[in-house]
Amino acid sequence: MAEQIVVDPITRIEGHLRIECEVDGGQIQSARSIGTMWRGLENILKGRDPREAWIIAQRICGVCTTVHGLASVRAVENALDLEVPVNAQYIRNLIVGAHCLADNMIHFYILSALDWVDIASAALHADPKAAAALAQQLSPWKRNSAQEFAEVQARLKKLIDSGQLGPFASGYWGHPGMQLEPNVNLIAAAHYFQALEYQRKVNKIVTILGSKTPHIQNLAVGGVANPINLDSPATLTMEKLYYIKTQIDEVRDFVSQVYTVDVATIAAFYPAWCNYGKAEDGNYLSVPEMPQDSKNMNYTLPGGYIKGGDFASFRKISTAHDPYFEDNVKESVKHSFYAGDWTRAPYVGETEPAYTPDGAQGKYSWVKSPSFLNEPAQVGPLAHVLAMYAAKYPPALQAIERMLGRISAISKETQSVDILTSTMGRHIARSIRVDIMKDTMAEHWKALINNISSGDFTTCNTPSFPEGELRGVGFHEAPRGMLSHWVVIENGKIRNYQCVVPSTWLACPKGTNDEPGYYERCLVGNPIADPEKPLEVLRTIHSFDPCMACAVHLVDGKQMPLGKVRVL
Ligand code: NFE
Ligand code: MG
Repeated sequence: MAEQIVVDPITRIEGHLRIECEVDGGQIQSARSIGTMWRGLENILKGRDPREAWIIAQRICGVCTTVHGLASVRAVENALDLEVPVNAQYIRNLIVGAHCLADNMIHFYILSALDWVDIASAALHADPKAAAALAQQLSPWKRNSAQEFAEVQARLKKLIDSGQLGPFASGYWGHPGMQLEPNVNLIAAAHYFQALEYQRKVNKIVTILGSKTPHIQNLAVGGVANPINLDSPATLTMEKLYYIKTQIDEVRDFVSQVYTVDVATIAAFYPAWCNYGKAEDGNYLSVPEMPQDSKNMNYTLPGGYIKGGDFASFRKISTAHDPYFEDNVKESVKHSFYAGDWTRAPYVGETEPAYTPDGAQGKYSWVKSPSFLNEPAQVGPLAHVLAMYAAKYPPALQAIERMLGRISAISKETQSVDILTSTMGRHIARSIRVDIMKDTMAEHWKALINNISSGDFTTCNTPSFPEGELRGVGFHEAPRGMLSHWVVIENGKIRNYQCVVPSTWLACPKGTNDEPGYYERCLVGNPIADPEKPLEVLRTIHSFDPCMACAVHLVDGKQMPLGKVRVL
């Protein structure tokens, strides 16, 4: 008989997502993804000066802290056709890269690794010496020592003995779905703690350039507010830029010798998860990122659309002005708690809350349902890596081959690109994207130094707003995928503002034609070993890296009624 499983809330941070699954015969038959929180940031922006939109929009989220600021200034610049000085593009790109590395490393180690890594096994059954021998076979990483592993094991034992597990409380320790050897669990646990150090290093780059993190202060419509004066210590100097380079180099080593190796090792131990969680014949949407010129015509990393999982269908989104993107994004509220039943382009979208009890009028979530060319699409690092693959972007082809080679060597089975579309594949793709991004950052750092050395110190062009109506879209390939902000400006003030966000694309309820969203779709067919401990649901949902603060962009003062609550 079919049984219902409810996981609510399902994320380790950035909560307010509820997943309901129908399980029969040990498998998920259908699923509903429900955003249980309402935000109204888009409404707060109406009537304001477009130059201040970014500083408010950036508060949508405390996790992807830079992305809404960036998408916002890009939207206003797009509306004005305003050029952005090359120095500003590179400074922004360094922030984009640093934020991507920090956010994705935190996602893998802190927000999702505990779905795969059994901390209790690492504490109780691992042998630090044997773990070090194994880790040294896999990677030259300088900190794979028996001493560091023994210290981590002692730290974990102390936590377990105290009965206060802190971040490790509520894990499904000893679950039959945990398949790593104790020594691999210990290696991963040690890297969990190290990842905290390395995300801090890379976040220093965000802080030096952006003045603070979370929520940078250096953006401006038209560029950045970082004066460059090589003689003044109060501005961006060569000393600061060279310090940034040292941080990039340290984190590059962590990515190539630790993060990618851990993802490959875990993937090799969970072959079945390289198959679960796929959306067969799904669509993938990403945008180009890391612009290299002032007009946003050339990007280092390609992006675009793949229809029905067919690489031959790939079509690039070439520039920030490409109508193929601007004309084909829509949002539907047919199944979302907003007034009406419409599917509209974001320029004419609305955010008017209208809660109805679950099921009445078919509405069941605060998340809207976006579409591209009238169909839902999967966004995220996976979509971006597949686009770079379809575009035959050489660094991506090399990074994919490197990663698949690593997994093949550990699993002793040849692996192909097909595994990327799975639950584990989303982690693999994220690490591939980080691998590419770390090198792109180093290149853009060099390009910035060269441009400054040529005597160009410009970092901002001043915007001016004509009378009448202007429309603009700003897109950004954020850590969780393709983000777009849409602004309508009238006589210098914001008339409409819509954010169409990565987690909205993924966590959405059914769309205009009642087709399921990607969380709903990718859960179907997943096994459930123990309905009381639905680890498998967590694995697939966490692989997308949900952020509900972003997805529905002020918390409702009234508490929504919740069903069975399981916190992890
Ligand atoms: Ni709040 Fe976000 C990212 C955006 S949502 S985490 O990345 O945009 O998916
Ligand atoms: Mg929105």
